[in-house]
Amino acid sequence: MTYTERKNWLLEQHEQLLTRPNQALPSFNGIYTRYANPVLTADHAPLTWRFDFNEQRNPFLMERIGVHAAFNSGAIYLNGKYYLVVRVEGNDRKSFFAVAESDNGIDNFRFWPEPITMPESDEPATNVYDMRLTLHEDGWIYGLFCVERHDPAHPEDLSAATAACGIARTHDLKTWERLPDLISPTQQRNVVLHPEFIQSPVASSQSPKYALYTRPQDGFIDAGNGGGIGWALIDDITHAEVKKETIIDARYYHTIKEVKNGEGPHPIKTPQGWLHLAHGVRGCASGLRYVLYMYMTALDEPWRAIAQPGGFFMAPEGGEYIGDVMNVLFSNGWIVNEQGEVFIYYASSDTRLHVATSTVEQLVDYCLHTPADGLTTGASVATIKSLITSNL
Ligand code: BGC
Ligand code: BMA
Repeated sequence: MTYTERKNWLLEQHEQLLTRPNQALPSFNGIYTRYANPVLTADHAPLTWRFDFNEQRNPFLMERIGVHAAFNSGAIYLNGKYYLVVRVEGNDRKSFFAVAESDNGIDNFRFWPEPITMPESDEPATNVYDMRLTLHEDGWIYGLFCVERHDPAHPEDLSAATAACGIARTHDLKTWERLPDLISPTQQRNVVLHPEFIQSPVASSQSPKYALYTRPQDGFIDAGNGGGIGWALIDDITHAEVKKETIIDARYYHTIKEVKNGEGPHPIKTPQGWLHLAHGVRGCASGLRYVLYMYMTALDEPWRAIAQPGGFFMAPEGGEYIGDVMNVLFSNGWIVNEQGEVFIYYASSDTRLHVATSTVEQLVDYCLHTPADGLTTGASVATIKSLITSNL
């Protein structure tokens, strides 16, 4: 192949991938629909990020910069379009954010020409990932994400790291204003901004507060005594500090969230309450297993659980099991459109991004009518038996 032949071949292959239509798969559980193809993969990254298209400098037209994964994405619906702020990871293990957009939310996602240049806070980050997008009542679009740095307390241990919550805001997903990282007594990896102001119950004369879903953790990997998903009120988002954290969704022994859990995207407001998507983690012989689960909280008290369907909502299937970090489903983005259709953007095994679709009505029904986890085998059998009896 000549240089030009190879260039045309690359462009053609890439365009074919980007314009590939997606097909809904039959749904046995009837709760959501999976699709045949991932919506984004590393191969979707623009070729100009990867190849030097100058024949003198690159006579073999070889890839110069490898992109290895496109996964955990924040999501937002603006002016009838579906936007993702994707965690893109290079062969060098650094992840960064890049916007991809589509007209229908299920295929033809295309990256914008350049990744986001995220301004640094005081201390430069070694890595950033897992952005949660919130269009807040205050008019800004916020992006909260994990900022990872080497732990200065352990210079001898090259794996010792710290996780903090980075905060940035924008109106157009292009230009980002970086605010100081969240000040928190513990490390934080999964922090999500609630879309509405909360009136402080203590003194209604006080100005309304921002609210965060948090996930206090003892160490970089260990959630330790950090009991689950927390809730914290913030006085000033431009100097955000967690002063008091209440656990609103706890972890339990021998459940899908025994080891850790974390809020996914911000909850969806429905007439019956706030609909939450989260991830739960348990340990097993093959490492950590990440699955997705749901819960609901009260409309007027988003910190009070009103439904906790037992078990996982989605777990890896087929090819989803395989990737850079096996046995992982993770979601930090979903979109509701005007028709009440829900687009759940979930990544498999830290490698690629998929979509599953459902509706607000179905997800509320799922939460309100899936039995809770009774926490023992005896309780599980009793729950199945009562369904059998009601079917007689
Ligand atoms: C990885 C994350 C992971 C975290 C904890 C980080 O270095 O980039 O994907 O969640 O470690 O294992
Ligand atoms: C985490 C997350 C994700 C990742 C998962 C599995 O703790 O924050 O970035 O998908 O681990 O590696």
